[in-house]
Amino acid sequence: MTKKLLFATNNAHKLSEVQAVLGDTYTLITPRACGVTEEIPETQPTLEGNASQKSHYLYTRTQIDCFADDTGLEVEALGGAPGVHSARYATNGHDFAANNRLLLKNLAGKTNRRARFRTVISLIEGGEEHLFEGIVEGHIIEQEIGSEGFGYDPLFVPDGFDKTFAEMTADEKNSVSHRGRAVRKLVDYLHNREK
Ligand code: ITT
Repeated sequence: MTKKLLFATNNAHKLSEVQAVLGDTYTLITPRACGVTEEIPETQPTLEGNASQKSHYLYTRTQIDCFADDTGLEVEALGGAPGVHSARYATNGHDFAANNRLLLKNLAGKTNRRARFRTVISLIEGGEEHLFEGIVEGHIIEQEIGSEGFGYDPLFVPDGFDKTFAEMTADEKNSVSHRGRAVRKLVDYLHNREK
């Protein structure tokens, strides 16, 4: 039987990526479906802090067990930027094209293009918090390639591949991605706990 899991996100791309990893064991439900229509705050200085803030906020609003993820792109030559500021790197909104342009501008002339995506998931279950992390290492290319995925995907080539995340199917991206890895740890935890 499919179990329901509340996921604290407003990002439809994330929702479908995470649902694909969960398969049909769990069905994700959105904050909106639980009557939470306002933007969930994420004002902390770290990915861990933001993931935790989002899940606690939603739990306080709904009293339903839930999880949130926060993700950042950490670029070596930029001292780990944009990191926790990945969504609002170039503008105050989630402008993926502007973020990508700024990233390329800030990396212009730099030979070190190493970068990684890092996802932190915070699960609130029975009032207790559990954190799960997923990381994928790779590099930033010189211009956008591909139209799948979202965010910085057209600029990121994971190690071991010669194509960007935006050239991959959702399954292929999930098999190596930061979020795929973190969600599989979450699923392992949920399965083991049910044994
Ligand atoms: P929610 O907080 O509503 O879940 P969000 O888009 O704000 O959605 P994050 O704060 O976790 O999500 O992510 C910050 C930014 O990092 C996001 O806006 C994208 O630009 C980028 N990002 C996150 N995951 C990504 C991925 O898998 N591929 C490419 N870029 C990603």
